[in-house]
Amino acid sequence: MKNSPQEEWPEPIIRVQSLSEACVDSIPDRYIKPPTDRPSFSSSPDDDDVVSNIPIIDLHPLFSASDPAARASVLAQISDACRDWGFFQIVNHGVSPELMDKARDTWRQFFHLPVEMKQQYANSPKTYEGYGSRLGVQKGAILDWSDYYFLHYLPLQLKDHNKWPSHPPYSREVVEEYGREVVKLCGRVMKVLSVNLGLEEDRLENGFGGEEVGACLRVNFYPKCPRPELTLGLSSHSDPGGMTMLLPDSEVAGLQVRRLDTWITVKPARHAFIVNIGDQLQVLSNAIYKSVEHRVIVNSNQERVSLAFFYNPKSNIPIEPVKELVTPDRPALYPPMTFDEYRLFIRLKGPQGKSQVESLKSPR
Ligand SMILES: O=C(O)CCC(=O)C(=O)O
Repeated sequence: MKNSPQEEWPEPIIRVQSLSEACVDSIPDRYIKPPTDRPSFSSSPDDDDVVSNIPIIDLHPLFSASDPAARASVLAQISDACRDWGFFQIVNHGVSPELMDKARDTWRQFFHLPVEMKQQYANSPKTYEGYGSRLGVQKGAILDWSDYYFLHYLPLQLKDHNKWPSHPPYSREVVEEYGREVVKLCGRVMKVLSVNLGLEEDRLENGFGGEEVGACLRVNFYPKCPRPELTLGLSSHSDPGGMTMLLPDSEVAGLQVRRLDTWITVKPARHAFIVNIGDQLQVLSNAIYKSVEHRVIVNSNQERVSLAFFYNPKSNIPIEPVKELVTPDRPALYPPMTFDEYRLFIRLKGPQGKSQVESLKSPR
């Protein structure tokens, strides 16, 4: 894509949080989705129980000196989940529950600060860093019912504490510690994903640029919405990066994962992370692993906070299917592309289902 990111948003930014406080029983037209994209709230809670959840995998056997059979079973569960679902939850993953709660609470407090304090960090489409309320710069686009905060954790040269909120007062320390622990966990999961493809354990990480991988955090804030049946907190998309480690709200569900023609509402397990394969891992694995569409619904009773930690390739190296997974029977499905080039799509157009990664596929 030739376009480069522009300096300013195409229209004045309105914070969804302020709309939520002002709107009693209607929402502005800009947030009303076309009927085909609206969520369905037809199922009763009982029906919902019939719908399956994404796999929940206990990582304990991986991280302890347990028996080889238990370890092999965890590897197999992760392998199936990456190939079939593109999504899974992990428990006993090694990140402390207290740190997870503290990170989420800190960000909830940030979003409840007076608007003038948050405005100091208002972002622009050039880098997206800071406090934002839209993805994409298409004038007149239908917007999502959420605000967010986006920041870089890795590589070190992009990490700038001045671009992170200084309130609540200890927030930078919390984000530092949370980032350190989640990066460690992502590294461990990447090894499993590599081994499950029959590769050396560092192969995928090296494909991402080894020591120079990227990592960034988007904290999503979904205010209460008086007409949740008309809109979405986040439109359907697949994640452009490598792998996402999502900390969902502990009380409020909202994430929906596409499974064939239905949307499955994820029921988060306590202190679990939700892991999903991003487009770059679909590319590196030559589509053995699936980057799956997902979206977020909102509700009228409760706000929702989630922390999406994106573990990404170094942004200026070509990403293409790893050679070991390219065979005469299964030629490379994607041409090489850097992540910098790749992520321009979502940065310009906003969330658009799986259209980008699908459009790259070479004709066979
Ligand atoms: O809020 C969620 O549960 C999902 C967020 C998400 O998909 C994203 O930030 O890309």
